[in-house]
Amino acid sequence: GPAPEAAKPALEWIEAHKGRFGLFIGGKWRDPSTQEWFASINPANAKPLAEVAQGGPEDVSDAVKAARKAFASWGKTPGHVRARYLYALARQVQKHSRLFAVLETLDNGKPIRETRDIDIPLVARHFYYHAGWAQLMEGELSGYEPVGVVGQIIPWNFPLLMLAWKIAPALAMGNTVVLKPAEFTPLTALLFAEICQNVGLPAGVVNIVTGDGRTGAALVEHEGVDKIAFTGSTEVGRIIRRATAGSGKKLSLELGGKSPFLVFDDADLDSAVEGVVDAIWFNQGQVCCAGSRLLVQEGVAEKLYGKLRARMERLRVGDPLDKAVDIGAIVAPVQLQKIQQLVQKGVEEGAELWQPSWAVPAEGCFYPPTLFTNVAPASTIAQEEIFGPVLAAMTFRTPEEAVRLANNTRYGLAASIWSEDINLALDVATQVKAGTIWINSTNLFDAASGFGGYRESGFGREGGKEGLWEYVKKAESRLPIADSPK
Ligand code: TXE
Repeated sequence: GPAPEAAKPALEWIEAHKGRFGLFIGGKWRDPSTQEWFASINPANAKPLAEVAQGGPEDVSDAVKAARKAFASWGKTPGHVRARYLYALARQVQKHSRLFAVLETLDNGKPIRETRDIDIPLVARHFYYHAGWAQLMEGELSGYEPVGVVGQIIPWNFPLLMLAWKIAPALAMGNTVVLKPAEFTPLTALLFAEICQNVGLPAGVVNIVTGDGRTGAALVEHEGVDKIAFTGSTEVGRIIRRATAGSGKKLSLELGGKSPFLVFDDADLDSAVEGVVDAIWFNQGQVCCAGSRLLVQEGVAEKLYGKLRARMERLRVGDPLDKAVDIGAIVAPVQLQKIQQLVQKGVEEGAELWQPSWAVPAEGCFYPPTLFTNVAPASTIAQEEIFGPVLAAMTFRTPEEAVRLANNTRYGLAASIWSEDINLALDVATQVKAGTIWINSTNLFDAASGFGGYRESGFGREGGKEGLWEYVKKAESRLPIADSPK
């Protein structure tokens, strides 16, 4: 396969660090106080890529102190000066885009076509976009000030993109950051720390503390943190909400989803099939807003399923570094097991399983694209986030029934509506409860539009002008003491 040659830039970068990475605190690299390291594994071949520091509570504490110290001047730095750093970071991401893309693909297992064309370009776009706001908001923010030191905890499905979603607005609004990457995918965050050094970002403005859930918990509980921004499972989101309750910390949560993909009988079915491919097989279905529930109007259901099966038969699963591959590796064995168990559950519950005739590679963490039809709306696979390449299809008769089915979920992150009748599509869009709604399209993201959910999908928005308000607060120091309300 193409792997050895394509992997070269990333493997050389790892080699240049002797295969071991410390913590990035106060602008310096250091070993963790725990003296423990863990392996980051390439899920496509189960081989360890590098050893990464397990940050302990002392390290978290030092990182928070470094961020506090840096905040004293960064928080007062004019927006147009902060903008220059954000532009420089964007340019560095572009300059090293190949290295970032290959490293991300190796660490996460997602196809190189996605990291090269989607993840990394969106990261650069996010920094450019927020550089703009750093300047433009300068005059708009009188009466507001940065929140302070922000603790940011991110997942493994879009490692560098989630870092960008968190760090760019935080820095633009004058905050300093302690970021904990996910333990499955820490490597691009460490490369990002190096580009912070390259652009001369003041020490302590960005601190990267790697580690597992214990490291995340230490950050959540630290008294010196003014805000927590979290993206991950609904379960951990709950733990964090409980842990921060009553602490005065600001909080935003971006959690799970079970987003509906609605196809009406007048939809262009061939386009809808391509939409489905993108909705549930992009990033192996490990997408919080994945269109994981296919809701089809009864009259076109069999026709759509037929077209879909034919398309699934032609998808390619395999080496993520192969440019022709559509579906790469699942991030880790534990996630693969979760997918297998939920698929088993779907079969037990009586849904009809369909998978392509070919087999996925025997080595590594792979799972075939999977379609369930005749899914009961109350069943586990219709309600639980599978976070894998598994689609659960159901039918409806009327638009009213479509809306009821779409909203029959504890989540509310996204929805996709397919119809040639724009009046119908817009009418349905107003009734579906979701943070983002796409019409005749899906999985479109841009730095300029706010992203976030309702209900158990969390609260707070990332991106757009809305996302900026998560990183400022009403100024505490405006009123003279004597005038302040008691
Ligand atoms: O998520 P976790 P996991 C969903 C998806 C997936 C499931 C489990 O359904 O199958 O979650 O994935 C850190 N305090 N999503 O277990 O544990 C952890 O180290 C503070 C949807 O990987 O939530 C990592 O950095 N932090 C989601 C981050 O939380 C803690 C994307 C996310 O990991 C912590 C990922 C604690 N107590 C999974 N425990 C999405 N919305 O996109 C763990 N962490």
